[in-house]
Amino acid sequence: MDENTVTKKIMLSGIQPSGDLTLGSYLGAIKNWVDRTDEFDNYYFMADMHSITVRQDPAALRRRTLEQLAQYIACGLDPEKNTLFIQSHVSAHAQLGWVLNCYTMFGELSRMTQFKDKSAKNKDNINGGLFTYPALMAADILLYQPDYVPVGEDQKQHVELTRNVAQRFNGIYGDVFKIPEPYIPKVGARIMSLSDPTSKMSKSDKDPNGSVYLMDKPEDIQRKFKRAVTDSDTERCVRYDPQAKPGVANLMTIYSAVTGRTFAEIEAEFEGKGYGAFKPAVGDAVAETLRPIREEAQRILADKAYLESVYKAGAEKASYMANKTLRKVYKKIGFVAR
Ligand code: ATP
Ligand code: LTN
Repeated sequence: MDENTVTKKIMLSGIQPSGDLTLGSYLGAIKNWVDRTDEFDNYYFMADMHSITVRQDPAALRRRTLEQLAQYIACGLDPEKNTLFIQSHVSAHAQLGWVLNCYTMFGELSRMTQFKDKSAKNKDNINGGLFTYPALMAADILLYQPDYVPVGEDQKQHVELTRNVAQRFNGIYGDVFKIPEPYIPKVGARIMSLSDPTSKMSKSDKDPNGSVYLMDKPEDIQRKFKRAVTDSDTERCVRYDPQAKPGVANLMTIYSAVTGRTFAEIEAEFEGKGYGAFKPAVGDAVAETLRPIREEAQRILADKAYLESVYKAGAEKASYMANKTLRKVYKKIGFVAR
């Protein structure tokens, strides 16, 4: 570790391997990670322990966890500059997760919108893990003493709960945890489904036309954007108005995030052209952004030995950091040192 690494601020985040990564996961989270790589000391992981709060097929979970790692790297996360690891490889997550369960209130957990959404979607499997999930997420975060947690808008509530739990713990035992800040992108924090602009684009969406996956081929991306739901207004002009025109606003958000153009520039570009020209242009821009990522991910995925070397080194580095925090916590709460 050089001197710079020691003094850099820390960034940490994770994504569950519960489905194939989408344009939402990229624009809401991963792109932010990549853009800030050099500025921070970075920890990014595959949240496999979180994903089993919803029933998973074991072979698919294993495959998706490795695919997700290949996609992280293909998106631009250099394993030399980022600690990339699999959550279940670092046992401190489960250990601190249990401790923090005892410092997280039933009422707090009951207010989590993700719990309400997911329990509505999985009525036959509303398990304890789904409910206490934010305590494990708090452990994921607090173990690494990060300054920032880069996530999409939907995860803000969990990061806020993490701050409350950390403050509660610090209030009893002294300054054990750094209080982290959520870090949410200005454009792309909430990408909506292409087939239903009132719901979030999500990996586990049953409708494959609503989500654009990082591994989609350019022709599939084009097709999805051409079919994207726009609005039934008669105006049919490209104007940013999320209330009246949520479908168009969503496409503008996506176009802005991938091209860097402002909403005003986009409105000017498509002045008098209507949706017929706008939708394929967004499709093209997204397809071109994702093409190199897809190709690189496929290449990396074929090299199993390389992937293994990345996650092994990642687990070692992450464990070192995580165990330091865990030891401190165990001591503070009165566990006998072994
Ligand atoms: P699932 O469908 O399994 O719940 P998801 O697709 O909703 O998954 P997550 O794994 O919950 O995605 O999220 C991964 C990261 O990407 C999080 O930081 C989340 O905030 C962000 N993210 C996910 N979907 C979107 C979206 N549609 N827009 C912006 N950010 C998103
Ligand atoms: N809950 C997050 C995934 C996640 C996470 C984390 C994100 C698990 N642990 C720690 C940031 C920090 C999700 O569902 N997207």
